[in-house]
Amino acid sequence: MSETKNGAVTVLLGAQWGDEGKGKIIDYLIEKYNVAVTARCQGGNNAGHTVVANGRKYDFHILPSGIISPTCYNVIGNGVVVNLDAFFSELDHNGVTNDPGWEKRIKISSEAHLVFSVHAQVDGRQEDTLAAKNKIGTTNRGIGPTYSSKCFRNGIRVADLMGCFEEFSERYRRLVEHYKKQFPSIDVDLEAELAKFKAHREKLKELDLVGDTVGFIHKMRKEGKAILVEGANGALLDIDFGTYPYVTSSNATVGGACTGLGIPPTAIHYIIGVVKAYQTRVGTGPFPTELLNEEGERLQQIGQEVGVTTGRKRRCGWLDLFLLKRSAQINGYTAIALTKLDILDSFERINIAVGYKLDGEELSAPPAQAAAWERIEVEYKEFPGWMSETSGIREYDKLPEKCRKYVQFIQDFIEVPIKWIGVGADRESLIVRH
Ligand code: 2SA
Ligand code: GDP
Ligand code: MG
Repeated sequence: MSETKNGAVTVLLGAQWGDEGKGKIIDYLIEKYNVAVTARCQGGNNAGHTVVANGRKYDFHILPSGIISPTCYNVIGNGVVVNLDAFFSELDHNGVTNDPGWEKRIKISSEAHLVFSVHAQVDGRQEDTLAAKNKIGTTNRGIGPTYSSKCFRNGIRVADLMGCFEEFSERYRRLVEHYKKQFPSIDVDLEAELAKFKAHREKLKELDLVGDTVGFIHKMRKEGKAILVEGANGALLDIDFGTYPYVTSSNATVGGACTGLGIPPTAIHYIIGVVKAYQTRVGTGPFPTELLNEEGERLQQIGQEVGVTTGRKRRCGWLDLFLLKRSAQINGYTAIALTKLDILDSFERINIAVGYKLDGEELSAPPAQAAAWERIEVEYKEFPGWMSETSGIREYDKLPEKCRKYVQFIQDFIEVPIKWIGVGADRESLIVRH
């Protein structure tokens, strides 16, 4: 994102396995570039974005991070799966409902699919059916089953809830029955759930929260407003391009911005990839650079690598440029925000993965076959650590030379400019490169 062009859409994406620090960068961009609309295009309340601002820590799961800004509109697009219980409780939890007129700043797409408690139960049951090594390690929020319902075409959309309630109730009963055939132990209090959804419906109507978000974004673009699409999860968790089947159930890569919001590709001017200076992953699945040693534990502890949604410890390892290059090929990043560089301050030596071999052969792309990941051999480049604190630094040239070499190597390898560097959790801890 450089100067805001009229109606320009910027897409911000996690370039790894999520938790790269997207929330913090979004918060910075909103203020700096006068962003008028932030929009979520995929995922649901499995996401967990942390923003440290105004002297407090916010965590957003289903709400776009722009909700903090009093002037920003927030869109939950058609590609998102919406858990209304989570939506309303998150508004309260983050104090949004205390702001007068807050409801005018939020729009949920009538085409978005609803997550029901039955989906969360199915999520758990499905995981239970898998052997330990095959479990996905989902967030248990019902995200996969809701996208399955969408594709199976028995999903229920926000518009269905807003229409005839009898019809909605009928479809809901059928959905529960469908899943009960597969998992008889599923336990749903149908009448209580329907009463709850009736209350949600009244609230959504009263506050006028549901609408045509495609038209809304189009109108804002025509008015020359800056739009920021907030990717959730990360490129390596993408349903098509991630480490399948250990992925989430939506497109967390750039295409998700178009299909999940109804934005034409030609409207996208900037694509920002958020990259953590090392690698983390929550849940199971391949992680060739994982450090199952004291160094990994130190990254976890210093980086406070704990899931924002589930509280699970994140697995940690060295930065994987082989995978990052793939992520850059798919997403076409125009700039990179490199975060959490400060976490490496006390490491005497730092490694970066620069290549993969499979059965002795150099690979040009990550393996498509799940079983092949176990046989990957990683080729590393070692860097001497800079062994000094970077958190107070605000100018690139003031970073220690060894640190700049690390950053420069990443930039040269993926051939995308690193425009921002995070050296701390709060809003101010950012180096901007010109
Ligand atoms: P799901 O629940 O079906 O999307 O899980 C499938 C896989 O996707 C991973 N996943 C995530 N990975 C990183 N961060 C996520 N959000 C939370 C956070 C996670 C948390 O910000 O920390 O709190 O645990 C997220 N959401 C989904 C998940 O671990 C599975 O590997
Ligand atoms: P997201 O899902 O990509 O928004 O990231 P999360 O919020 O799940 O995890 C990132 C964590 O790192 C949060 O606790 C942030 O406050 C924190 N964070 C972000 N950028 C930096 C940084 O540059 N340095 C440090 N030390 N912490 C950061
Ligand atoms: Mg997160």
